[in-house]
Amino acid sequence: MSLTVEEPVSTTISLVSKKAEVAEDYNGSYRFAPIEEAQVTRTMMKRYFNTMYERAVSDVVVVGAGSAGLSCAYSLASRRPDLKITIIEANVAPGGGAWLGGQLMTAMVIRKPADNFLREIGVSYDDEGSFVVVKHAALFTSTLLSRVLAFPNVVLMNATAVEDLITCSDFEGKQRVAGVVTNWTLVALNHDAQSCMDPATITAPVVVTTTGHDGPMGAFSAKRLVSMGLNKELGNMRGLDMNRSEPAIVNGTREVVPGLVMAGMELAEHDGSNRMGPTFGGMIGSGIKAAHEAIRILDA
Ligand code: 48N
Repeated sequence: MSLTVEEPVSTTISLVSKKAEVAEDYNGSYRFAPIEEAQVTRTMMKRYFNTMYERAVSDVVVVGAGSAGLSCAYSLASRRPDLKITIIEANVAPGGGAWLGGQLMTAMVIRKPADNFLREIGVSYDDEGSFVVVKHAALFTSTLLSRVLAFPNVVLMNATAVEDLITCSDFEGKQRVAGVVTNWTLVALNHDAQSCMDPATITAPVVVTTTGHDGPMGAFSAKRLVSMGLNKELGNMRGLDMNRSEPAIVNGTREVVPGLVMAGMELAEHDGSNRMGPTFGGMIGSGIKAAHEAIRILDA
């Protein structure tokens, strides 16, 4: 769908001659090509609403753009350029908890063999033997984000929350997840303060949920499975144990109910596995495993 509008005759007196030449001149004569404010607004709106329209049916929805969700999206997009991958991120800024270590310790520790992923996406690090250290967590997160967004089949909708799951019965009458219900995050967080403002939907045969354990909507799908009766109770994340937690989360990444793959720290809440604190190899491995699971489901 493309939005075409008659360009109205400009009602503002254009202050810029249409004929202005551009000049990248840093001696005081820098000149841009002319533009009208409406052009900028319309360009942004047209693209956004075309994206919403086109991605109302996606192949994979990734809920949460933290380290696990972004690692999953990268692995999926690099293996399957044919898939329409739509990332829904509640925060204005994607990246989740991977921008800084706790107590503002900025270096990021990643235990081997997850350093393989760093070489794949091109992040430099110092090798400390059994683990590697990226000099600043933001170097990892910004590089991963840029690689993910560079894929033509990946779309990111930030400041947008998944506020429910779409479910349907498969041919055996079994409940399966078949997409997500989305709303602006500020609306999703204010349903208790005002009557429900209707959401939008994105249907997809696979939803990968990586909503973490922190924040106002952490472990969203894990909690929703319990409240909708698709899971008896939350496992509740256990104490910090780096050696137990990271393999448990990577190896435990799976399709927790038909159509819903769970990864990252959200899985710790679902399964009751330990947390690992400021080390991120488990998030990378879990995201990659989630990509393999999504492809397995799609190709079944
Ligand atoms: O970074 P997070 O929170 O989650 P993960 O699983 O990608 O990475 C977890 C990691 O950062 C840790 O917690 C580290 C390893 N520490 C562990 C420990 O022991 O303390 O990213 C989740 C993203 C965030 O950006 C949220 O804003 C977003 O998911 N999100 C949502 N987006 C859309 N709809 C929702 N309902 C929603 N809920 C959360």
